[in-house]
Amino acid sequence: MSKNFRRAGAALFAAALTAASLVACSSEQAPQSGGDGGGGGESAAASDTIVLGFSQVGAESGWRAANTKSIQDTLTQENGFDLKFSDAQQKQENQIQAIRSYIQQGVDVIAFSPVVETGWDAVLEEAKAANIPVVLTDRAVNSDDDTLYESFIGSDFVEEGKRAGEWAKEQYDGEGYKMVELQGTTGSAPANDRKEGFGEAIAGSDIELIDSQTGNFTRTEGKQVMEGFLQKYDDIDLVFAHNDDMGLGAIEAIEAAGKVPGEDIKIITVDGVKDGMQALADGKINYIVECNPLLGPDLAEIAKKVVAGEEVEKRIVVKDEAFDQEAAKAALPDRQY
Ligand code: GYE
Repeated sequence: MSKNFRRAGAALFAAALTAASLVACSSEQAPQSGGDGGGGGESAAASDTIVLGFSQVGAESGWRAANTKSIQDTLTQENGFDLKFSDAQQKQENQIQAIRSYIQQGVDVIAFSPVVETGWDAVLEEAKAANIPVVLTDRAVNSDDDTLYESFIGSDFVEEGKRAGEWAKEQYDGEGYKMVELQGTTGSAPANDRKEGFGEAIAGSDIELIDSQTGNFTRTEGKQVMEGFLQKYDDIDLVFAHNDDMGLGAIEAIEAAGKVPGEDIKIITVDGVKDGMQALADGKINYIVECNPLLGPDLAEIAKKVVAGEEVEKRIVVKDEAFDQEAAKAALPDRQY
């Protein structure tokens, strides 16, 4: 009953706004709830539906697809959300534009996964000036002012890199291994941090990093970069790919070059999505450090608390596991993504 009442109220409110030509309307379909799109002054008080604007990085990987699904499956009308979702196609300027549009629409909360770490202060200050709380998911921003966001939910990428590196060191130390690295998107937190963690872990070992290039977290670019490496070097022993997709691209390049992935050239990746875990179980990848993409439930909880004015934890670290080939075989049947 109260829902119908809210709907009716929202419709009236929207009609009034339209009549007064006040609506700086986005191209979204008619809102089903929450009439507080009128320029920041209105709060969620008139309705308990939370209007949340989410700016996603893109659709670059299996991880991202699982992350988007988790957010869309959790922030539903039934769970009390009106989710506005936009895909930035891995471009920072698109994310800034989306965030500005959410500010203009006067959403209750803005959440986003920043494609790169730097360059966010100006737009985050605009959100703060409009009194709209911001929650970071998945990736961090590099800013001196941590009052610009309420909370950051995501994995510890340095730790992921470290675990990958420690496993490599344990397996291959003492044998003079030559390694190449497929880096994630240049300037992104996971690329910076995984590189750092892995590097720390193998420091002083016999694993030598002979080349490192970005494959932008995609399968296509991972394959292209690996093709280049294979043409340049005929003695690669090990690939560290910052995500499964680039590792899967590398497998294609290695097979096309007549070598056996997982044997002639060993592969370590991060993520643990279905295709990656399958390749690990099939012996084509040697080790995967998981990065859990199911951030929707944590985001929903934090958004509700923030809107209710409750204290939230500034940093929520998502727990990850790691798998070798045997562990992947055992884990595959129950994987959720
Ligand atoms: O590892 C990669 C995706 O930010 C943790 O982004 C995320 C990374 C993930 O494209 O597959």
